[in-house]
Amino acid sequence: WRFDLVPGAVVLHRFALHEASGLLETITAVASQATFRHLVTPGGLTMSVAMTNCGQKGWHSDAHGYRYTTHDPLSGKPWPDMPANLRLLAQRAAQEAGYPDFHPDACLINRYVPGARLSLHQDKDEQDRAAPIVSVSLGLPAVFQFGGATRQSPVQRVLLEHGDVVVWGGPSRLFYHGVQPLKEGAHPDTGAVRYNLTFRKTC
Ligand code: MD3
Ligand code: FE
Repeated sequence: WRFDLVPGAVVLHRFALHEASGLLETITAVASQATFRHLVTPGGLTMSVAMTNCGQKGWHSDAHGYRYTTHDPLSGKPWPDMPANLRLLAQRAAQEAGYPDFHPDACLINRYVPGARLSLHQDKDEQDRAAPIVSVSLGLPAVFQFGGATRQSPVQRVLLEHGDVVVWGGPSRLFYHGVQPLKEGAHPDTGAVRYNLTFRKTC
């Protein structure tokens, strides 16, 4: 089933379920080339979520700020290519939500262990604001929170589960959002871990 969370944000419940094991294998392959790391924010805080990327661009944060890079600053190598199964899934989901021409150049991969969280933020490092962001959740469930156009907007909560895909476009593209601390648990396919893939068009 599917539903509109807020105008422009479409939840495709379990859209990626049947291909989840292939996606997890792909994440392992990407992480063997560009390892998961805990980035530091410009404010000097180390993020509890571990991240890596694939695609022509990858998101990076350090004392100097947030930005997309062509190379992994940790290894000096280009980010690993975006595997076709990932790109095709993102394009099918975008099409389903009304974006037939989605061409992501970055896939940010987040890894959560129990206690890890992502505080309320906006994704505004991408220049192309007309393109949606497609997010895929795998492994342990997480409580996702989303507000509105300002930090003061009231927040709603939704559980994102293994295989769920959300397409964020239109008015919701710049909405504040975050992830509550992951609860302890064991998922048959990932153990005590949640992964989230976000596909973006950065320029
Ligand atoms: C709403 N990731 O990587 S995915 C992120 O579950 C991020 O790891 C979360 O927020 C995660 O930046 C949430 C859902 C999501 C992603 C991007 C959005 C929601 C969004 C961009 C705009 C509005
Ligand atoms: Fe985000």
